[in-house]
Amino acid sequence: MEHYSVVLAADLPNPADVEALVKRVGSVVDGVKIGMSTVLQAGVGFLASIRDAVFPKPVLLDLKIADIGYSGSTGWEGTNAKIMRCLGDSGATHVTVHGFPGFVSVAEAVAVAHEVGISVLLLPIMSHLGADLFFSRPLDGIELGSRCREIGIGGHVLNASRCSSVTDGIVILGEALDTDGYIGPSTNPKVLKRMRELTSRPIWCPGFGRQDKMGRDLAQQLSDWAYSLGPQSAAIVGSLIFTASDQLSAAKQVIETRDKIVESIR
Ligand code: 3DU
Repeated sequence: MEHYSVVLAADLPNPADVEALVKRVGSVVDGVKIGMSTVLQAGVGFLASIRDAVFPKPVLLDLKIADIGYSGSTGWEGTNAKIMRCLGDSGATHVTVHGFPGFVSVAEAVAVAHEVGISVLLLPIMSHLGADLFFSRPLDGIELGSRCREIGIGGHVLNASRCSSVTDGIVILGEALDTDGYIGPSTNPKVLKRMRELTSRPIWCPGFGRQDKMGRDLAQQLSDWAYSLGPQSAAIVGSLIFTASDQLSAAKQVIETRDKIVESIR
């Protein structure tokens, strides 16, 4: 992943339009995110054409996987493993996984994703209004540590003493289970800074434009994102680009704004 990447969320309702959008702006952005509604309609096979269109840039498949992990006699046998095994060689380079289902679910998702050559981005919170209601609840580090040791997953490297919320706990778990990075809310710079205290891994951030609740223009949002996270970061931008009458110009404008901010940091 490039430092301070800009990733297009190609969220148009019709897969043919998604493909046309990616072909139109794929050379300008640093990566592409494909949503679940697109693969539900077009099938996993659709991802190969997206990967070809932007190769070697990353293709994030945003499934937000949140099912069970189950360790049986043949290894990982839960639903997360079955989903991941459908994605090997699909063209997806990254997939999103929820952290709230806990240790075994995340451990299975990360282990099987790595077996099939895909990177996992773990969600410890989300960017939309009200996402903090559950994710920001207090979580005691002592409880997190003892539950990890009890289950026998991640306990040996878990930095539980730093945990004070559910979001912290999911990041600390992700670190222990070797996730490849995280999804963080660009709508909440305070949370981004906290996540950066807990991990040096890449953090990819949706929430630009329509989801902002702080009255910031795009330059201010990108500046807050870049200063909060540093180079190991990606801005995921969707509707701001694909609803524009000239999508290519809109994408170029996001990139130019990003470049000016990154230049000012150096
Ligand atoms: O708001 P936008 O149009 O820029 O799209 C944001 C995309 O990122 C969209 O696909 C949404 O499903 C995804 N996303 C979030 O917005 C927030 C999250 O916490 C995780 C993913």
